[in-house]
Amino acid sequence: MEQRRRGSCFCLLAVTAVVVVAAASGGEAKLSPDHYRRTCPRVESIVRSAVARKVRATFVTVPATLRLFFHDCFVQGCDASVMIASSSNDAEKDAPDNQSLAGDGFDTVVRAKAAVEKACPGVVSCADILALAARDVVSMSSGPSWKVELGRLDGLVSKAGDVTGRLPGPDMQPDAITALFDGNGLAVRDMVALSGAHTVGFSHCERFAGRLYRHGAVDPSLSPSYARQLMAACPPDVDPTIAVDMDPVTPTVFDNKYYANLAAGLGLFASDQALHDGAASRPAVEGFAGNQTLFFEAFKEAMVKLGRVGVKSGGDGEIRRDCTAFN
Ligand code: HEM
Ligand SMILES: *[C@@H]1O[C@H](CO)[C@@H](O)[C@H](O)[C@H]1NC(C)=O
Ligand SMILES: CC(=O)N[C@H]1CO[C@H](CO)[C@@H](O)[C@@H]1O
Repeated sequence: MEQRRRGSCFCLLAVTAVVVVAAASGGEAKLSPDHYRRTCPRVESIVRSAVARKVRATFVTVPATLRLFFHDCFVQGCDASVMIASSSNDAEKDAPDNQSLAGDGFDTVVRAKAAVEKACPGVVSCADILALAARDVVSMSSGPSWKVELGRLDGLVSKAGDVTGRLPGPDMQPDAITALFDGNGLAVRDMVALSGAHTVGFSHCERFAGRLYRHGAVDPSLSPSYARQLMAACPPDVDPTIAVDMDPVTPTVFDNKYYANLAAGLGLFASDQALHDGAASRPAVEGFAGNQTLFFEAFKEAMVKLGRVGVKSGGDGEIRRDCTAFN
């Protein structure tokens, strides 16, 4: 009796030790651009052609895919948890903060996955496909290209409730946004560089209408002519279906105009404008506005860092067969 109890006690200790080791190695996933060199050598070109086909069909693919990657990584790490469809509507994609994620981003990953599965079934994670697709859409809209680190697993959890408080909002105070990025290992310079993603894509009127109509006055940090343009596009009785270009100058080109826009009062969100107005972020804004190469270098580096956030390995993940469902 005594013996057996001690035995089960040892057993428990052993189990605890194994769990601790697994948890520790789970945080240390080894990513490498060559991860699929032997198991799926053509993965990059297969993903790139699927993405290119989708971009030719609709430009929205570019901003939609890029933003999807950001939202995936900031909630539970870059693990394709944002892709999961839930019949009870309580997965990450169902959270209010995700409401405006364009369907074309999801579709891009689903199509690329289908093409990859034909060549190498069950080998490449949806999280890696999303990371590759995010790089490809940037380079296909005249932006930079970079080597994508690979080897992420797909996550086993996707809950709408986990989105709360993890994504930045357009009216959030600069310090709060900085803290969110810092919590994901991204410095102020990375935050400024990644915000340059707003050089492509759209925003719904409701996300910035407060700057036009709240307190009966226009936000003084908006350029008056830009404010008039926005008011014409978004009348006070805000229509939730209308969206405007976020970069009013070169909306479909991935370039550094976003930063020059900020200096001219053409930042669409208060959070964008704050990057120019804040002492900590302004040097990066000015540097990127004056030198596109400098912006591209910083953006590439920040995207690689973003891609390392909360990566799953070992027992915390799987290679999903269908990106929208757990195996
Ligand atoms: C810094 C804090 C950020 C805030 C407050 C923010 C907020 C927003 C908001 C409110 C929209 C408009 C959504 C809509 O109404 O449809 C938007 C769109 C977008 N965001 Fe951000 N964002 C931030 C950072 C980022 C980052 C880091 C990326 C990617 C690296 C990104 C990529 C995009 C893209 C590409 C769109 C356009 C989506 C489309 O056209 O479908 N954003 N963002
Ligand atoms: C722009 O930035 C790049 C990359 O850091 C640098 O090599 C180049 O000298 C800069 N150009 C100018 C005009 O400052
Ligand atoms: C693309 C997508 O699935 N968006 C969903 C985001 O969340 C809202 C609910 O908050 C859903 O209605 C959207 O369909």
